[in-house]
Amino acid sequence: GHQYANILTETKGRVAIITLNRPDALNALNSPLMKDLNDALRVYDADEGIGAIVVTGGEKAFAAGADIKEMQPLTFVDNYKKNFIGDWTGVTTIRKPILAAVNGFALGGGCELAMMCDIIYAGDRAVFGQPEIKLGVIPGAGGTQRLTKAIGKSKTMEQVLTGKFMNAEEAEKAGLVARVFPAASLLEEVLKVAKTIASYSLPSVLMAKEAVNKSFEVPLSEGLHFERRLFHSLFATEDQKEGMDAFQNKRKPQWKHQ
Ligand code: CO8
Repeated sequence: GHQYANILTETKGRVAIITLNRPDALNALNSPLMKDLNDALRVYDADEGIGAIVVTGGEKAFAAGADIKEMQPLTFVDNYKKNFIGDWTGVTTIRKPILAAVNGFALGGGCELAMMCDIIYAGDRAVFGQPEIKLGVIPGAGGTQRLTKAIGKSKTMEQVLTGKFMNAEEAEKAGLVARVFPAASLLEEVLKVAKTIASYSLPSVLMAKEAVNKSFEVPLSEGLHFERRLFHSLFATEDQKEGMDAFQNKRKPQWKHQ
């Protein structure tokens, strides 16, 4: 496959694995890394052989935030003119499910990147936080918005205003993380989930993701309307007939569209 400078890519069956790979800087996120990540995600999103994508980091860090050394000299005008971070959010435009497997630190932009994914799984020694306040700034890639939606106002205010870290257990209890696994088996467990998702009919998987994400954007009545329309439309697929026929005949469905 394609070689990237800041990430590693690999596929296992219908699952793609992207590993953030700047270990010397604890996978600190910079523009070249985010470009590699977004490029690889777009390639897999378009790849008919892929049904789900796992994004992971290293043992010590998923990502310790945006690169502070690079950010320190930036000015308001630089940031504004170049729309700094504006082009880092390509993750949220990917249609296939993205599972974050977080071992170690997911801080600042690292936590924000994990929250741009669809499901977060954590190793038991993972650490989450939005410590930007300690650097004289605030979260810049969704931390104040997505964390509030994930864990509520009070817990988010505490994280964002004090910069304190949250361990994996707390993150799971708060609802930021779907499940916690022993660090050594995290990737294997997440791959199992990704394999399951990738085994289903792709149109229903894409619509399920789209419908859940809609709930973050529109009032309940609009979200329910959108869900109903998608639900109805799936009855136009061969895979709805196949899935329901297979259930009745107690056999495994043979999906036409993956
Ligand atoms: N940027 C650049 N380099 C970093 C970063 C970072 N965010 N984090 C760690 N490093 C580097 C260190 O400078 C060090 O390099 P060197 O050996 O050259 O000095 C190396 O990684 C190892 O780090 P430490 O020696 O500090 O390791 P420790 O185990 O002592 O500590 C910590 C680990 C606690 C993770 C510590 O490194 C730390 O606090 N890091 C900074 C965490 C942080 O403040 N993150 C928020 C950054 S601001 C931000 O993310 C804004 C969001 C913008 C949007 C992003 C969009 C996706």
